[in-house]
Amino acid sequence: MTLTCKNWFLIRFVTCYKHFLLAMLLGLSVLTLGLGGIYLHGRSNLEDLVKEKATIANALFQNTIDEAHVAINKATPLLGAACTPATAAELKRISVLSPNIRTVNLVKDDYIYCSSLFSKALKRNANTRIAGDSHLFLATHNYFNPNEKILFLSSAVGETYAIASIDVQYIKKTLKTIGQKIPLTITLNNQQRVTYATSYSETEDGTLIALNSRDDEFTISSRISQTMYLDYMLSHLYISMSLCVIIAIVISINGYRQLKRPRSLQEELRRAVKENEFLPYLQPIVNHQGRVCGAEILMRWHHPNQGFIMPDLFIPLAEDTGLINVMTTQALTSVKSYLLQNHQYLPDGFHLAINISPCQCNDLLFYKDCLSFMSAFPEGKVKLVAELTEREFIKDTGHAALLFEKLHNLGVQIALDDFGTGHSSLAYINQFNIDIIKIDKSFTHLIGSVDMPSHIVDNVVDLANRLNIDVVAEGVENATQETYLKQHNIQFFQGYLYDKPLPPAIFMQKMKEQSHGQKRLQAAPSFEG
Ligand code: G
Ligand code: G
Ligand code: MN
Repeated sequence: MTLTCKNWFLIRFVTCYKHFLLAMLLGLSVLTLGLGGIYLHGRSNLEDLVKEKATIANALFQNTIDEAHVAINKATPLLGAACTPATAAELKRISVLSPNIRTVNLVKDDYIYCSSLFSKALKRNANTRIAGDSHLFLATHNYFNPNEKILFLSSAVGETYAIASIDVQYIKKTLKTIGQKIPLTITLNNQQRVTYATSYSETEDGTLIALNSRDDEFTISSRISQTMYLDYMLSHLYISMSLCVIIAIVISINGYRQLKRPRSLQEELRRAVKENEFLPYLQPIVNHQGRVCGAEILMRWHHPNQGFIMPDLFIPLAEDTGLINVMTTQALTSVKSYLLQNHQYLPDGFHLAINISPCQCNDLLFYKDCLSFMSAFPEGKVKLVAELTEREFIKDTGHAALLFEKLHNLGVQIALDDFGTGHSSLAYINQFNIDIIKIDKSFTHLIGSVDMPSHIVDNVVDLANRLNIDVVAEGVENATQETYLKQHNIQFFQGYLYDKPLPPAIFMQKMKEQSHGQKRLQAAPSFEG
């Protein structure tokens, strides 16, 4: 039950805000496409930038390593010989001439026995030996500062090594200067890493950009995380993104205006037929005893934006476009299902009138509608009446006569609507075998007025009586009119005095109440009995 309510609410919401939702959807699509494009563009920009930075870092670090190679190559011939002051001076000279090299040392057994920095021999440090094995090696501490790492490049000759040391602090600063916010990492071929702290935490996911060094001694890499992409976008592409949002809003508003723009009435009518926006209302017809014995179907357009639209405004166009046929079919089908649901409340021979336009007299479509309608009810339950306006003259092309003949055979009666306003003649009434006359409301309204042309009503009634035709008086609004019409032998009445045209559900409710009232009356004990 709750789900049904929710669904109903959703359907109502979507129907009411259809244009708005469509425009929003359009705007969102543009926004998604735009931002998607900007994101891809930003992504490739950032990746290019990182590659560029990695290339620079690679070149600079390669330079330093090359310098270290040159230094140890120069120091290698000094290996094996004793550490004389001349050897130490030569090591110092080599070191000083290499701006990025901190020290150049000679190692044998467990000792750095000669250094560009120390005059005395130093006990070998566990780091230095490994350095010899791995060529490029990152020591966890250096002689002067136990917290500071140092990078060694070594070259072995037998059991002896020439070693050059490079300041890791210096390398980190260089990386930071190049990378700025972008994290750059040097990974040695023994998997040791030199990196520096950035605002981005190191993640395993993200795009990896990696550049191998010339001799595969190290790799410069950077991992671009989603946060980095986002930050880059916000700081570099905010103008494009703002523009994209503005364009999406403009497109949404424009789309909304276009959708809301009134379409041609003809298009609108076609759409409304598809959407079932034409609703058949039922105006009761009462008999001499004041009981509802029938109804006239009067069409109402329930427009989603304009509200109710009266038939005078759309029937002429519906006639011109031929849509009146399908509208009549829809109306009869809808009324049929209402009447069928509660047919026990309808009096036998219930008079159901439907207006037909002259253009509907040229074919047998209306006849098919009537056939389908009549076959749904038990015989004698409903009497269908086709109301033909007297305002427009129906030429007897043969089609109309055939239609009326077939309708009559089916038991459908023909009423002459708006009687008195047009050009009917006795011949016309005879020609089409008119069964009912509906006195136009303009005459009913004259009743009670000072200049009432009473002879007109008298004449109509006279004519009807002589032709043995039923008469319905339309537009009865007050008791004076009703009394007068009753005195003049009119049998049926229709007008605001009884009811306005009602939605079918409400009309059926009234029929139910009337039927129950009738039963109560029959069941009540009689004083005479
Ligand atoms: O209420 P009212 O304004 O309902 O009706 C005005 C006129 O519109 C009616 O007199 C009738 O001629 C026309 N009309 C109303 N409903 C229909 C319909 O279903 N078919 C046709 N052809 N005309 C209709
Ligand atoms: O099809 P026809 O022209 O008969 O349709 C009847 C028209 O008269 C409809 O437009 C209907 O709304 C209108 N109508 C019905 N009862 C009254 C009434 O008592 N007074 C007035 N002014 N109009 C009425
Ligand atoms: Mn009518």
